[in-house]
Amino acid sequence: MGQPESGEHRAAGESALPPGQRLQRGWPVTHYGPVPKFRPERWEFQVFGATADGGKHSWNHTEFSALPFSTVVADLHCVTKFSMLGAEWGGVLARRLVELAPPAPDATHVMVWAEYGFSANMRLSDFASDRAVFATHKDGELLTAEHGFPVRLIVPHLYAWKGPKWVRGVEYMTADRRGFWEERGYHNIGDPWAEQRYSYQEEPGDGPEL
Ligand SMILES: Nc1nc2c(c(=O)[nH]1)N[C@H]1C(S)=C(S)[C@@H](COP(=O)(O)O)O[C@H]1N2
Ligand SMILES: [Mo]
Repeated sequence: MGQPESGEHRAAGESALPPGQRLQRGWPVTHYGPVPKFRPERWEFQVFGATADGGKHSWNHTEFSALPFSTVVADLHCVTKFSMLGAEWGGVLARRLVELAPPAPDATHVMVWAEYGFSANMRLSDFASDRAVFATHKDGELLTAEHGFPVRLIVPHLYAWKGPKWVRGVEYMTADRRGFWEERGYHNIGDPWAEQRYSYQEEPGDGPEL
C-alpha cells in the first residue's frame, strides 16, 4: 500500500495511539549523547543548502525569539514504543521558516541539524506540513535543557527521532540523505501510523541505499 506524502491521520488534538505504542505518564528524556550548554551569544539558527537565492539565512537568538509564535497540540511517539499525548507546543512553524527562507525549486528533502552533529532527514513535504513546529515552549513553559532548549523540532506525524532537540539549522537538499538514526537502523521515513520503525522495513523508494 502506498503511504501518504504527508499524512494527517486525525484532527489536531485528537488523542489516539499508533500501532504498537503505549501511553507514557510524564515526560521521559530520551536522546543520544550529552545535553549541550546553551551559549546565547554564539547561538545561530541557519537555513542553508539549496535555498531559492543560493544564500544562507541566519537568525541569532534574539531574532529567532522575535519570529511569529504559533501553538500546535500534538503527540510525541518514540520508536522505543512510548507515546506522550496532547502536549501544546509553542514556537515557530517550520512552514513559516520555509516562507522566510524559501528552498530552491529542485529541493526535495531537508536535513535538520542539531548540536554535536545530530541530524534527521525528511521530505520537504513533511517538514513544511501544517503542524511541524520549532518548539521553544511546551504547555506554556520554556523547554528545559534536557528537552531541547532553546529550540527543538516537533513533526507530529513522524516518530520523535525526526524531531531533533537543540536544533541549529536546516539544510535544503536536492536529493535525500540519511540522518543520524536513519543511518543506524531506523526507517528513512518514520511514519508511526504505518509502523515504519526500522530500515529493514523500507520499500524501494523509501530511502537512499544503506
Ligand atoms: N539532538 C537530539 N535530538 C533528539 C534525539 C537525540 O538523540 N538527539 N533523540 C530523539 C528521540 S529518539 C526522541 S524519542 C525525542 C525525545 O524527546 P524528549 O527527550 O523531549 O522526550 O527526542 C529526539 N530528539
Ligand atoms: Mo525516540
